[in-house]
Amino acid sequence: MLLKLEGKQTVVIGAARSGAASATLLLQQGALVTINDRRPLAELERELELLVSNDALRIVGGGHPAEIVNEDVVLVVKNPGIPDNLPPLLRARELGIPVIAEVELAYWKLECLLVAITGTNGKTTTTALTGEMYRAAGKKTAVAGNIGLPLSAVVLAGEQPEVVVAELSSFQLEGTGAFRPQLAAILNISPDHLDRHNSMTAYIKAKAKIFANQGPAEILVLNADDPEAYALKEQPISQVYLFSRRQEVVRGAFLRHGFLVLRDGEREAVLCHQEEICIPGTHNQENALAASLLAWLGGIGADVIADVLRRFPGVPHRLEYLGTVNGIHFVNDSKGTNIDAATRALTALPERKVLIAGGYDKGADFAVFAKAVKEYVSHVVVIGQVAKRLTAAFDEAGFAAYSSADTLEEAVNIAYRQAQPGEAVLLSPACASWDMFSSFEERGERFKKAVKELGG
Ligand code: UMA
Repeated sequence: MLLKLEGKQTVVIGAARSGAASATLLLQQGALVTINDRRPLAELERELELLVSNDALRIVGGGHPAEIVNEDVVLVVKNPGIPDNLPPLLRARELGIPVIAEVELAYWKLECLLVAITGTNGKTTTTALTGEMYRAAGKKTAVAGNIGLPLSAVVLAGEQPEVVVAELSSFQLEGTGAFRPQLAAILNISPDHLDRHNSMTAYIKAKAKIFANQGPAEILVLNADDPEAYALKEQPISQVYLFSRRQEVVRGAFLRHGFLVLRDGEREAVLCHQEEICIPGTHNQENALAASLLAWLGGIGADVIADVLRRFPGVPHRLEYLGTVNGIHFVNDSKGTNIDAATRALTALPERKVLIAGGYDKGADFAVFAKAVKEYVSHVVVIGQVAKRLTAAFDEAGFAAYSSADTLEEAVNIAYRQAQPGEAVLLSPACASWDMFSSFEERGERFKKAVKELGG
């Protein structure tokens, strides 16, 4: 959709990273912008200090009044953390005003190769790894989206890169309209964010928007080992490539006798042995297969891809090894914000673990997670709003080795006392951070600080 925005009224809801970038992009196009957030006006004015002097900007803080949307508004941009049912959004829908995501707004202005990656887990690592492959091949590359840098910020940065590798969440995808990446991937789908999407069907529908506008010249990469992702293979008009750790595929990426192989019909390239991949765990083999395929299909050579696989160290807050104190290893997996991610962390680390888990309650069912905990964990320290539901699931599974803590620092101290030399203290909360922290990054940084203090 190409809307002429000059002199037109627009509304941006959510004033954090994405909101500030959307508002700047709209102002750059000559639009009049009302930016709205539940936080108090004074705080917003401080945060948006680079924009406040602009006469075309109005800031409305302290809540979400429906009246900020009226008949004169031509576009509403909703940022990822904003739920769908706020009064101004309901009003916009009533009036037939388009409500889009920040990534859609950015997409309208993107002119380069767009590689878009979604999935419940592994998307940050895969996005960073794919971006590194394009970069290593000498392409001017930006890595953006859910990974932290809003897509709009890439557009605002001036001269566009040759390639954008974008991590996309379901929150971002559900607000897309024309969004059409040349290369897209769905890594896996398991229950997450059900408090926002209400059902798995709605969650999968949001993820599937990544390929909704693709045509026959474009490519969708799916995980053949993941039932929910694989089930989508008949839906796209685009060309489907698969990746699998378990079986060879005709078009895609797979393991053969432990070697990563890329294949496009007759064309084949062997990259390296799975043991050579720098990032640990079987889930990272999946991420490596997906990233390699997304790079190869974008024209990057197999030698460059293999070289990056051998040296890419991973991303912060994702199974990040922090160090050893008195024989106890500390691992920061603050990005383990759902059950599936946390379960993968439990199986990826070989040692027995004392786990720190809990946080914001997204309505997940913890029954299966409790069974995995019983198998791999010697003790759990529970934190956060979800504590009661989590411990009830442990009781149900017959796992009694848990204690609770009011703060993350207290949890680290308890976990350290409970762990034996040779064991790992793992922060992999299986929950979002929003009850106690502003983000999983802040939670991870606080964990690192607490661990550092233990080590003197
Ligand atoms: N707010 C309201 N009313 C509400 C709820 C929130 O006004 O009812 C306001 C808050 O006061 C705050 C703003 O909305 O000012 C927060 O908006 P936001 O959460 O969209 O914040 P951003 O900083 O723009 O971050 C977003 C993504 N956040 C979410 O999806 C929750 C970031 O993903 C992303 O990196 C960033 O855009 C740049 O693209 C983070 C995330 O947690 C990493 N993502 C989830 C995940 O990975 O599981 C989906």
